[in-house]
Amino acid sequence: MARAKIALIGAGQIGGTLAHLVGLKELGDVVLFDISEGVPQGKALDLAESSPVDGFDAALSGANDYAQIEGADVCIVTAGVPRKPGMSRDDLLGINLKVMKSVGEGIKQYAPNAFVICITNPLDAMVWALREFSGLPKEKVVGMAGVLDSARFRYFLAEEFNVSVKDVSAFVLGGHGDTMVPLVRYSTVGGIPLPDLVSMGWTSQEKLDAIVQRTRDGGAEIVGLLKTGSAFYAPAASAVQMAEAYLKDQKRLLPCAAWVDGPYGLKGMYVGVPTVIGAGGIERIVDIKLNKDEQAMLDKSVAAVQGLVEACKGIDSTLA
Ligand code: A3D
Repeated sequence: MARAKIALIGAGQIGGTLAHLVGLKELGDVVLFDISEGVPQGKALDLAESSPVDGFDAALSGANDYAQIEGADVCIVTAGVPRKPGMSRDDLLGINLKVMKSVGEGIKQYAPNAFVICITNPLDAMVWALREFSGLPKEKVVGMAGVLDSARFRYFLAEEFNVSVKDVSAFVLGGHGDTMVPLVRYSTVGGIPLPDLVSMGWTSQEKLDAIVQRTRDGGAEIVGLLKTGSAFYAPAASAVQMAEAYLKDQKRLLPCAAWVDGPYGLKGMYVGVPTVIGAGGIERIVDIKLNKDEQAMLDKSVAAVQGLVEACKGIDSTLA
């Protein structure tokens, strides 16, 4: 069977890391696309030259022309600009909306059957705009945020409890931003929910609250340290997990920014929810029952995402 074709739109920090991971995991051949001339070609060649050392078979190429992504099975979009210290994700809206327009049109023309994973911020609004501009089916266009946000939550919890990250599972709902909703009740260590672990004396409520807040601020913590850009290793790993779930029809239960119409009482919008990803793209939205506090947090997050979508419509009249 022919190898899958994976187009990485944006060959910056995340794009390069994605290409490396896709190669190491032998998920398919890679086309790195960017407007910057030489950068995607240089990264592709450098990575191809690592393949004999690591022993992976994948064709890697760089492109500045959308025709090169023709027939891609998966497109992962990181094109745009990242945050600098002091900026919120929402400050990127105007610039990155224009980028989503050109990317959406490129995908529509050359890769209309692809599973598209958007990473560009502000995530929930950009994945909505990318879907609008590309016209692809809603179950085939998804945003990466929940896997990363819950990975940060899992890492902080594993550190606090001094247990393997493998035994910690965690859920984060809502928009990718300061209003994200880490779901403490549905997060577990070896199957034991976090509130029970507080009762068992493994940690205190104060420490757990601080971990939840650190998770919400996880992106800003990295931006503050790096100063020149935002996180890229963990975001790339997270998107590759989603791509692998699609390509291998794994039916993984992963939190993603998906189109939600009905579940959670929402009427047609992109927001972070638990999903099942398989060969059909987003095959199911998992509609868990929220308590009053969780619902209030989700409502706040939903309102923040809706505000950004309205701002997009104000900037680009074709979206209204
Ligand atoms: P960076 O290293 O700057 O790479 C972005 C690349 O996009 C650059 O190589 C640009 O040349 C390229 N680019 C700009 N405009 C276009 C265009 N019109 N068409 C094609 N390519 C273009 O950034 P990065 O890789 O660190 O981050 C990429 C995006 O991901 C940013 O918007 C970040 O805010 C976002 N991000 C999201 C998360 C989430 O969890 C959702 C996490 C981290 C970063």
